[in-house]
Amino acid sequence: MMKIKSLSASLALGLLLASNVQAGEQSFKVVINAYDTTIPELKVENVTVKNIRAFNVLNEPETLTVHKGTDVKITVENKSPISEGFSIDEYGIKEVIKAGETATITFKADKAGAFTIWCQLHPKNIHLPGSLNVIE
Ligand SMILES: [Cu+2]
Repeated sequence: MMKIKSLSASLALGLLLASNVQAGEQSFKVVINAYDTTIPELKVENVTVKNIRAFNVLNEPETLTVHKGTDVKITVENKSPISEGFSIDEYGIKEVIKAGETATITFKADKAGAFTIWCQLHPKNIHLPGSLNVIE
């Protein structure tokens, strides 16, 4: 009986802590990383293709999830060798972060939904979009 009581007490504490997280602030660290890949030579169906270069930029993590009503703070560090953008249209966020620099973005997540986090400076096949998920 004693064990069951202490288990339910810790469950109640866990729920209390979880509900505190929902109501308050949430901080994220996002790193923009660039992956520059060169394949010197590739033979496809008897055709030799040389110097295939893939340059991809990713926000890591790509997906940020918060509860509606949360005060959100996102620290974005740009480790890409070029300037990068960080935009969330529905929240009016449009930042440009120079190579090696860090920006801090704060806003209240007062609209529920899944919103695209994208780079307004580069095509979406190079700088892959992410998502801000605001859940009720
Ligand atoms: Cu970009």
